Amino acid sequence: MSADNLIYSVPGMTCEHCRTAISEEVGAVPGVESVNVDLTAKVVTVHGAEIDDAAVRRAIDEAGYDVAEAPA
Ligand SMILES: [Cu+2]
Repeated sequence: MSADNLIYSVPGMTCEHCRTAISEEVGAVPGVESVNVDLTAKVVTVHGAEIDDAAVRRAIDEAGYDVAEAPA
């Protein structure tokens, strides 16, 4: 069973509030061990095992943000 690193481009993130909202929602997804939010690059990196990509996308959506289709 390998560890996953999933990367999402989320252009709408601007501040610490965004970081907190995304970290809490995505951190609640099963299998997620850590969430890194890079506000400069507008990138969310999710680390863990057996993570459901669709569940992470839903969590980001529920936090109130859109995932860009192709990472920059
Ligand atoms: Cu913000």
